[in-house]
Amino acid sequence: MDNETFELLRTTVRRFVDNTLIPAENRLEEENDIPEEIIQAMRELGLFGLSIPEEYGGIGLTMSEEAQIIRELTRASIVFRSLIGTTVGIGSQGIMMDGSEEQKREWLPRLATGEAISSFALTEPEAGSDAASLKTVAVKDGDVYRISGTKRFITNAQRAAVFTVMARTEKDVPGAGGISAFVVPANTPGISFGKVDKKMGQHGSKTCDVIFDNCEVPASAIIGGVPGQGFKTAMKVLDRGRIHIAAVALGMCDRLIHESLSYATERKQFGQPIAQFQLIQAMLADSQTERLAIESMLTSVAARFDAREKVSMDASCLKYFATEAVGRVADRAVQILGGSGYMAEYKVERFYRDVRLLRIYEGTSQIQQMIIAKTMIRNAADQA
Ligand code: COS
Repeated sequence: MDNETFELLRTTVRRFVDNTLIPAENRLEEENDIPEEIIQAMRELGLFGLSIPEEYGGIGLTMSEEAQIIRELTRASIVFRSLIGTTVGIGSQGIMMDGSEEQKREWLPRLATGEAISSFALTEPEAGSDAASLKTVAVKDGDVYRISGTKRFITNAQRAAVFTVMARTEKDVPGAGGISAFVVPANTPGISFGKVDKKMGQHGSKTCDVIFDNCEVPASAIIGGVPGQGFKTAMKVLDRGRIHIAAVALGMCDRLIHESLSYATERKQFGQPIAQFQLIQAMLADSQTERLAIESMLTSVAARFDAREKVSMDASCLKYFATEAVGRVADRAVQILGGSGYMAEYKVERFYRDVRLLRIYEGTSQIQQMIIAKTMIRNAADQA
């Protein structure tokens, strides 16, 4: 995308955030749902198709460009982002990265317009961080597979038209090697949903269990057509997803710092704005420093992802740092606003709860640490 068109997109998203999304934040919280007219506006802006190549009807942004747009978008409640997040990211990237041409032609154009939403079904009641231990099975019977199992905490499940489902096809192969990724239309008989989860934050973004009961799909539903590759597909999807999540953290830092600074310059105590006090300044400075650190890491990792370098470890460093840092920024925002920071009206307590999830989904901080250290040790051994 040329610079001018990209800047136009960025400005349009910025206006949408300021004029539509931020004013709708309270309604989102009260109704515990994203208003239909906002979903329609997001479709019209092309937000569902940010990452989908132009030849399949999307906008075809690079990772670096996507990160900048997501940063803009997440100055508003990150719940709005969750609606497009699974389609822009983890729900569709398996098809994009490893899917056959036929799978791409069938799904990507509909996903790009937002007519169809995709969801990513990896986590299970007994397989969270240890994703390779998943128990959902896909049993081959001639030209079809029958999928049975329960997937947990699946974002946008009830809105989804299609799931990327990781299931064990090779029952004799334990761990990662026995897993395949399937493209499963949501209207396939045998799919049902659990009740919508009640969450600590991110109200309005819906997650629930998805239950597959002998759900029959053709063998051609395996992403890329080759069984046993599904775990690697999921890991590649998550590498990219972790860069996207860092952009979410950065957008929320922008908002929280804005709220902190506005309050600190207006609120007077001891006869002057509290921003004049050095202990408040220290908190503002720490948040600004962490924002710059996220921005710098994000710019570097996204550029190297776009240059097709292997960035798994660095995506983990980035996700780990950015999501922990936004937690600290949110905590300081509550502290700077003091009693008001604890009150719903000022919204920062809501954002504080919302960003807590960033340290958990798409790989906990502890999983990121493990990936980083394991890669360091392996690289050292390779060089020895
Ligand atoms: N890209 C491509 N391939 C990858 C990969 C990546 N980023 N990470 C691992 N693989 C491959 C490995 O190369 C290995 O392949 P070979 O057997 O051919 O060598 C295979 O996948 C298994 O890898 P590994 O042995 O590292 O798997 P582990 O079971 O030890 O677990 C972790 C790996 C813990 C990193 C993985 O399970 C994980 O990311 N867990 C968190 C899951 C998560 O983020 N859940 C969030 C739910 S989605 S919101």
